[in-house]
Amino acid sequence: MSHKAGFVSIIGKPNAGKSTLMNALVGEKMSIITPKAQTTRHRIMGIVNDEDHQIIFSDTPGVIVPKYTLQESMMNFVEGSLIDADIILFVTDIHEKYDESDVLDKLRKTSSPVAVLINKIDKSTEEEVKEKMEFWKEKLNPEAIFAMSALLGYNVPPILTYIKDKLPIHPPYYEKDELTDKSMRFFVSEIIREKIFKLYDKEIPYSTEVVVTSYKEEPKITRIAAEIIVERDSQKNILIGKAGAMIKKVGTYARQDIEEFIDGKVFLELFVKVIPDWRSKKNHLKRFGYDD
Ligand code: GDP
Ligand code: K
Ligand code: MG
Repeated sequence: MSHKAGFVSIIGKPNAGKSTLMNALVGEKMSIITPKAQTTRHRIMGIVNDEDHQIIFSDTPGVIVPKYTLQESMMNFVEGSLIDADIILFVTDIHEKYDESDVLDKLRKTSSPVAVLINKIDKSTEEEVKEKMEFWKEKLNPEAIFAMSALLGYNVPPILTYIKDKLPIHPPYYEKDELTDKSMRFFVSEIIREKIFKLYDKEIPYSTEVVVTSYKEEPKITRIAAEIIVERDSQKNILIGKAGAMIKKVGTYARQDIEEFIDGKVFLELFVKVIPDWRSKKNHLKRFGYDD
């Protein structure tokens, strides 16, 4: 009777498929997935439990060079996840270019086992898969290499088996029926943010933050209010759209997803607020939970 438990960090470049993989592994839509880079700003935990195992996944922001304060703080999450991980899953898109970088160096030096997961093989030939497996073997000499399609779920079960095999013997860290350590408010704000990423272009998604200001569960309905924070009035106008048409779309799509997520009716109110240069202001970052 030896229970195994541990922390598994999923790292890799933006859009490699980290969030898609974590959702496939956890089996719930825990982390938001969009085609745009840097959707994932927080460390998001998803937990897989069975009788003898507890796997705690953290899905990290893509590995990038910090350009402004927010990104620096995003990178701290990545660094942290390399240090406290029992297993590191390094996800790489089969078609992405990898030059020598800081991250590869850190992966070579870490004492945690590293598995390289070559993703999106549904979009490649067998030859390409073979080549990339050789490439990563030579570059990192990792403990394991898997070729997978996170999107189609191809080769995902063997990865789960590998993780269970490598987990240290440890009692559970969290209650066994707990799905995640993030609050419902957090998931609601992530769902709203996902809609913003999908509905607007260019700088808008990167200039916004979402804070759930009120969350009230009533017998027949859950009432939620959220603030969408932007940096300038011009962004506020774009977000709201002509006669409020755009913000209405965000609200409708987000409400539908939240209703599905909590399996109940939702009344969602959105407010747009301007805070100049929030990305560079540490005190605001702290409020949004970016300060570790
Ligand atoms: P992240 O930035 O690393 O978290 O990447 P995401 O999980 O958000 O995925 C980025 C994009 O790649 C999304 O459009 C996904 O649908 C897509 N994607 C992820 N995994 C696969 C895969 O196995 N095959 C294909 N064709 N697309 C994928
Ligand atoms: K992404
Ligand atoms: Mg992601």
